[in-house]
Amino acid sequence: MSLWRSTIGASARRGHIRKNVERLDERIVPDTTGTVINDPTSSMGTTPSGSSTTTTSGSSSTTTSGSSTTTTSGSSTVTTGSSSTSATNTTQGTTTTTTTTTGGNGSTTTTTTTTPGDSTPPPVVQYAVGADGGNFALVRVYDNTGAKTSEFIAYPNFKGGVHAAIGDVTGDGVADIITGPGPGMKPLVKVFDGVTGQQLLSFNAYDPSFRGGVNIAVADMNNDGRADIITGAGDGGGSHVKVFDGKGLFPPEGGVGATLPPGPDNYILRQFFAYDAKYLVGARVAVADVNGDGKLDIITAPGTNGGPHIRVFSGADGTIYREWFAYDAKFSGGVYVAAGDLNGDGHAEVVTGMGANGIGQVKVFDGNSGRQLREFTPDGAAVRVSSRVSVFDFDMDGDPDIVVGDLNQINAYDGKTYVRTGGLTPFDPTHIGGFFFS
Ligand SMILES: [Ca+2]
Ligand SMILES: [Ca+2]
Ligand SMILES: [Ca+2]
Ligand SMILES: [Ca+2]
Repeated sequence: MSLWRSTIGASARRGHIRKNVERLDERIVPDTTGTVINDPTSSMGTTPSGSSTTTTSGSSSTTTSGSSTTTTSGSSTVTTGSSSTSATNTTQGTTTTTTTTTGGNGSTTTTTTTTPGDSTPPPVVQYAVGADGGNFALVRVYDNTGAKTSEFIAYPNFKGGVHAAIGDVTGDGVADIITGPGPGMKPLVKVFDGVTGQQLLSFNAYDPSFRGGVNIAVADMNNDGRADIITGAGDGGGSHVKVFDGKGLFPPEGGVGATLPPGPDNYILRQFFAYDAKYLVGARVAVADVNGDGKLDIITAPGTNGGPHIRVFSGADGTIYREWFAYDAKFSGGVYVAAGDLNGDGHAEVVTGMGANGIGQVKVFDGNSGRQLREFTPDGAAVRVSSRVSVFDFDMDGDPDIVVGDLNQINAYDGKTYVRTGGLTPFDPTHIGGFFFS
């Protein structure tokens, strides 16, 4: 493409080139070094609902369920006092239980417990954030209520940053967390179980000598009910994109993680170079159905030292469906990319954010035509590291939102009106240098 060559070629000739030699002897590397910081048994995306049972010592028992059935039998007699329970106030399936305990010294303690009923949907895991370089490789997972459901160090003793994405790779219906490292270590992709938090699998997505990092997207590319792992080489690598088959990595007959496959390249559904293989600009990746044919397409953007060249690769035949420059052709700070059908017309929009040394400008394109629909600068810091972007339903109103991350702040904007609908500070206040998320 002359469009591409004119800028990428120039930037590539200016230097910043690292060699990335692909070999076919990549192997799955069992790695159990993942460290779970908090309760490893905490589940993600599940919450007690429907019914709960509270038993008080003595003969008093209270059963509370979503349909507000309350049974109180007998009265409780405790040596040091008495306890009485009354269940009240059932509103739209939510039951409030009030327990009054009278201690032996005459003091009274009242405890009120609210149990969500059937009409209160359980929180769902929405996204994962990974710390950018300069921090330990901390990953945090958040649900739609803004609650942190888990956190762990994906790459112990590594401070090059971590890319994180979620998707049900194992097939148990709960989203798992998939990570790729930032620059500075081997291209080790890891899968952490969404239920247990345990590291299930790790493999080198590219030649183990490559140190540019791995960009990650997760989606069910072949529509077999298992999320697949899409990787793009990090900065300084070739623009090599691979799609790893989730079902191949976790065969159901073997049980989750029971048998490590002999080599990740045996489970590649598809691979290609997003740009000319001689331009070592890496590839950032996103997935959505841009052309509305029901097959997920792969959208790519170059990393640092590449031009702002967006490409959409058809999921049906792998050809380039659309391509355009998202920003001034001279901008070479790298572009972050995400996609989703914001306006509900059956075609995914492509959202871009400026990388390093830019002004953080976010743009929305009609992916089907490449036409720009909107551009804006997110709320928040005056000085921007970069605008990392994602598309998902942040406020759970049924419509996907544009979600922008910069420094230590997430801002969500309604996909149709562009009005800010919410936000979150994903890391502690001392966090510096940004984060990746999806
Ligand atoms: Ca799949
Ligand atoms: Ca498609
Ligand atoms: Ca659309
Ligand atoms: Ca929404």
